[in-house]
Amino acid sequence: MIVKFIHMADVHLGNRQYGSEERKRDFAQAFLDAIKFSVMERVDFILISGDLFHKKTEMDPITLIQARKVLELPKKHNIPVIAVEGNHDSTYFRENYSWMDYLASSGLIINLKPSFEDGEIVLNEWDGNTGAYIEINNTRIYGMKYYGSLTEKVLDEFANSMDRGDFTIFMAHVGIEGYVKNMYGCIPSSKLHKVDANYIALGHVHKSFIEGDRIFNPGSLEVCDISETTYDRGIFLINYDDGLSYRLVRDFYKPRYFFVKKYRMKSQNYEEFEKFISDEKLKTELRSDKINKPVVDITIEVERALRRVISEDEIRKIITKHLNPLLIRIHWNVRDVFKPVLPDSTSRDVIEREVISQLLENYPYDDISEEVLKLKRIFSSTFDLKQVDGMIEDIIKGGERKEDKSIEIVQKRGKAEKEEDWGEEEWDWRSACDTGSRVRKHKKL
Ligand SMILES: [Mn+2]
Repeated sequence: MIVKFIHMADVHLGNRQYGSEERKRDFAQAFLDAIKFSVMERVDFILISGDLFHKKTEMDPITLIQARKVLELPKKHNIPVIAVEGNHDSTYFRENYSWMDYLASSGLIINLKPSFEDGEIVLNEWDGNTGAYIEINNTRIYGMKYYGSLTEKVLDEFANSMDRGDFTIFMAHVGIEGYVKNMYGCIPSSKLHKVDANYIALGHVHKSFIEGDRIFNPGSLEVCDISETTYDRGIFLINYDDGLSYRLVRDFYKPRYFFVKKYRMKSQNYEEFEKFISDEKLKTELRSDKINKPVVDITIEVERALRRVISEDEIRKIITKHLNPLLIRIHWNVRDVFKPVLPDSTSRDVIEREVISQLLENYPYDDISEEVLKLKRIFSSTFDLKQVDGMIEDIIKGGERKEDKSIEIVQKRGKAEKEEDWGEEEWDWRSACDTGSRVRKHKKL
């Protein structure tokens, strides 16, 4: 017997990544291209191992139209599409009617999942609406959706209830530990090696891998997270002719290019940054100018004092000029480096006041070093809250008189309004600090 099929996973249709409509179109284009490739290869069937959709509940009309339009194509060519629900497609504890069920009822996919009767797993044959396996020619395909923390338990029961056909495929949305760091929904590979099937079609881990000679995971079609930009990914084209031969097809679609860099900014020198960007561009595929509109993701490490004078607009202008980006993401990694210049004095008080005053230069509070020292004295001697109350009152009154910025400190910290708005209400500054609210006098009705 000869079987030829495509195995893909993690399509994430409807992923409006970083709020970009164009990124949402990317995910649809990737899916369309994967299906087109499958149809052109005249495969017997197509497997989608979960996460066809990005969001499990909030379906929007555009995403649904994308799914329907693409899936009409294999239907027209009589190529069955067999799928399971991933963690993004279903709520895994409740037996809700999912959008995958909706596609199945429209005859666009076969959505395989086990059912449970009195707590016992039941693997029924697909009846046109529901079922855990289907026979296509001499191939028997089993499907298990995502079960989160119950995965190992359900998998054991599922595997024990399976009957082998001539050629048996087990499809599941589950990861194997060790391929991606700290990923939920992964199990030890030994659990899957116990499953008696010729081909185990996985999804969930967005990176491609093959384990042993039976376990295959193709990875996502597109980049779903910044941590995934360097992953190998594609769709598997599988041929079974008394032996398994496979190819990870990558060139059916070109995922969006991500330009991800880290930069350490040492001074307010935009020319240096510009040189960095143009040098780095030459090291990447972007130099050919054949790649259109990359996602640019830059992490800039900078000291706090310098961050205050750097213009993000200027940074964006430089990136736009050199990279023609689809969108720019800038992450500021601000480091607090404090090196005080010590005064020429041996007095502890003088040194302390000078250091605090320099430290405060990094904050928008003007010089309140005198007040900070006062507070420190109160707390290091008595911890007398009445004294603290008195001091805060002094600051507020002082602020009223001088209209200096110290009143803003209280307002920022406590989210209180200006004093003139308080009227005759009592105000407990401590509770205001805690909750951002103030004590009100109740009006008698
Ligand atoms: Mn996924």
